[in-house]
Amino acid sequence: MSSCNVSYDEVLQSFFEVAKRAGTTILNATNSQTSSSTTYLDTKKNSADLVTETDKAVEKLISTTLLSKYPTFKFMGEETYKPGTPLDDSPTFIVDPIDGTTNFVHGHPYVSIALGFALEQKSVVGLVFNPYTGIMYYATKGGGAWKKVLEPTGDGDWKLRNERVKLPIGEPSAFAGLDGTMVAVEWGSDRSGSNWQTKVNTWNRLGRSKDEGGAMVHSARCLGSAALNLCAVAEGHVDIYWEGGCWAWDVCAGWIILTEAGGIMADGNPPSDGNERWEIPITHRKYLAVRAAPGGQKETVKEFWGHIEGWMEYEH
Ligand code: LIP
Repeated sequence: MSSCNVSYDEVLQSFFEVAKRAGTTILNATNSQTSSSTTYLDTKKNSADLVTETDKAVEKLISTTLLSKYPTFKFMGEETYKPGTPLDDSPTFIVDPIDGTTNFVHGHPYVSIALGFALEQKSVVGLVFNPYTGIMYYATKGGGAWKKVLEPTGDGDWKLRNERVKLPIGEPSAFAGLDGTMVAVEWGSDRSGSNWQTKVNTWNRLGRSKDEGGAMVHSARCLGSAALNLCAVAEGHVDIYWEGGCWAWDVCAGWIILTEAGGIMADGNPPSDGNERWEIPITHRKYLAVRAAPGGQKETVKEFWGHIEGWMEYEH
């Protein structure tokens, strides 16, 4: 039970219900699409920043459902967000109806519904559901992080296929340096200026051989959904996720899943004037997530910071 008398489990139950309905809506939209009939309502800031009518319909479904149950709570959603709207300490739903819209438009099944709940600007309940795989990740503060698998029943509902398992999966190993890691990165839709250059230079450093000053990581993955990337790090099959430019709704749900699974979230920018930022706000827009490990988590973050070439700046 939280400081403002909200039961995290009760919020989670509401998330289970609305995630299934949202999942059905996305599958129905997919099934009614043919490759040529994918219409997206608009592009937002540029041609790589897409939105579809399904994004808007699913957000409406989620906001009306949750706010009818919790009328005094606030709602921050990708498709209705007004730039500059501050996140305050009030109970707030932070939601991305379709995280991975570009994947959705292209029919690539790495898509999720990301339902987050924040109190005092901290993520305390999170659920991430990929309707194509049926995989659902969820967590409540102090309640641990879990994964279960559902399957559609064909009449708009879902049934359990695999029982829940606790995250991380298996015994996490200690970190022994960046050169043994797999890193998730994203292009995002900001493709010019110093933010883009910082990303490109840093990817180069991460991949480059050590004798040329690189980190020689095992490999990088660019999967297209911040929320699913955070869940992959929570599960432990991806070691690190680094991105600048995504938003509070892309990371809120996955954040509590990551930390309840023993992972940490640090600044996506390197320390300035020696000031290491281990605590960052949900609205920071520069994120570095590292999986659970019996040793070497903070050393890995510091080594990673050492390979970031440049500095990223984004307004929320
Ligand atoms: C996406 C994020 C991804 C980022 C994309 C976009 P969307 O969210 O999940 O990490 O690289 O630019 O922000 O727009 O698909 O909900």
